[in-house]
Amino acid sequence: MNPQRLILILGDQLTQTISSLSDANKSTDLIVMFELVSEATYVRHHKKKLVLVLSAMRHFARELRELGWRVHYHELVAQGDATVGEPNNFTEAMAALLEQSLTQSVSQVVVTEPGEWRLRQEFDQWSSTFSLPVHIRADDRFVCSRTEFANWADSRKQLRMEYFYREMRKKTGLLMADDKPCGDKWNFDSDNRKAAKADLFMPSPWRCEMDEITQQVVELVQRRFSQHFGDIDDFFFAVDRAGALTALEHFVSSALANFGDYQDAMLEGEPFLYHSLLSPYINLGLLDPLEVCQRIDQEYRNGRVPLNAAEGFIRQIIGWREYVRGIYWLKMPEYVGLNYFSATRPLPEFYWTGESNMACMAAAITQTKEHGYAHHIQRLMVTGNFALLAGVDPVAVHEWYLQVYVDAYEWVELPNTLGMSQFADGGLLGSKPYAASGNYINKMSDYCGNCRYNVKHKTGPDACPLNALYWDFLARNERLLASNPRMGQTYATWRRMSEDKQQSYLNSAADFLQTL
Ligand code: FAD
Ligand code: DLZ
Repeated sequence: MNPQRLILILGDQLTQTISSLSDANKSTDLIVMFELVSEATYVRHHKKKLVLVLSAMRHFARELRELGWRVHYHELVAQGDATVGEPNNFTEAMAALLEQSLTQSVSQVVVTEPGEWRLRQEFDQWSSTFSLPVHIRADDRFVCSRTEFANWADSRKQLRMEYFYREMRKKTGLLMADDKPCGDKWNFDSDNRKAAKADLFMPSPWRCEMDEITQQVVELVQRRFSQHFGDIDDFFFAVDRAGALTALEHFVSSALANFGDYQDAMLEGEPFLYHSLLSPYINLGLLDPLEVCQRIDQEYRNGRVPLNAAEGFIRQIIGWREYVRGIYWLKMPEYVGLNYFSATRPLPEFYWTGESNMACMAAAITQTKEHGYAHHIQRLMVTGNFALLAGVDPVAVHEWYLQVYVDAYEWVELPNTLGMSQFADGGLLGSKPYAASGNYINKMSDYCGNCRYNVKHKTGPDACPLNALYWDFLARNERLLASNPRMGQTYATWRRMSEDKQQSYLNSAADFLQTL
């Protein structure tokens, strides 16, 4: 008889073709999955994220059993003295399991590498802790392996997503016509900056009905994690592969065609616009990123969606998503400690309540509370921009983003927050800070119309705070930014201002920051 292997599957590895299962044997190997309080609380995840992950884990375990796998599943209980005997981490959970009789003949442990550094460090200790061979396999659900990214990065003075993305287009053949990009251009972003109007036809995302498993998890989360951020009512995410595939088809038929045009737009009362809401499913492993992109490519080739939509969408996945993952593994663990602007302000309280007089902030945070979702421009140019301009400590910003979004895992969240949004890595990931005054928000949204502040006023108590904060941020960080070639014009404008005007911006910003 073959020796028994323990195959650990993590909550974001819900893929039947995951590398840890590639050579598994249904009759001898044992699949293990653990629901752990430590994973729910290392940051206090949004309640809807907990429901999504735990319900998806339970559905995946059921699917595996139906396919004939032996699965040991450790479930969190909703009632009684739930914490008694609970393992504090994966190591304790694994140790307890290895003491049980059902695992007496275990010869080795197999796991696909975790997505977060903290778990990789933990798992690296296991062969000595358990005196067993522990095989940590590469996660091949990415187009670019960690080694391939490191080689690509090694050959360049400066890392830029756009050049990496072109390599990924060539590698995958997505939107390629022989060796040329479809439409003879790699990037159609300049077509993708239309402001949306409230009278446009707006699709809604796919809504999945809760089944009994999800209802049980809702009860568990309500009982055990009631202090966590976010609303639990109206949970509509899919929790298995079939549901995620339906959500993909729904997006393709109802929203993809307009995705490009309105990618950067924001509208009051429209949290989703033409975005896909597919990140939770892709990050959990319910959808494969390449299969999603191939589906979009097919839609373009069949003439059903314009190129700017298909290209814009595919770039986010084989470009940005792969690129940020590459940066994370290249630069961790130092990356999380970077703080280029030495920003130290605590995160303002209204990030947890949404109670802000700024209509843009109130809208982005309120929908985040409700759904665990905000689209990219809201994350980058509303909540991210405000924290950048106000000089909030990047670690506090990072921990907020990791807590509040249903799609958040450190490998994807940290580079987006600390690098792209807060420029705390000093320009490793992107070439200039995404800093903007109220003018940008006004151009791309209808928020300013209902705001208590006036976006046209530059300074004073009624002026949009972003206007003064913008110049205050630039003045404060002139030494660090003025030599950036992409900031030259902005600093030239600042220097052309009279001293009085400059001072009134700085005073207005100081008055506002005092109120936080
Ligand atoms: P769509 O707009 O429909 O985009 C399609 C897909 O492209 C997404 O599903 C996602 O898989 C991918 N994608 C788009 N932009 C990015 C990006 N910058 N990085 C990686 N993938 C991208 N994304 C996460 O998946 N998890 C996070 O924790 C996360 N944190 C972020 C924090 C900040 C500060 C910022 C600025 C961005 C963050 N993003 C994160 C990226 C992006 O905002 C989300 O992927 C996107 O909003 C998810 O919604 P969607 O599925 O409707 O995306
Ligand atoms: C996010 C999450 C949560 C909330 N709970 C669990 C869990 O109980 N068990 C588990 O295996 N995984 C969980 N996850 C996903 C992990 O946090 C994720 O695998 C790591 O962060 C690595 O990306």
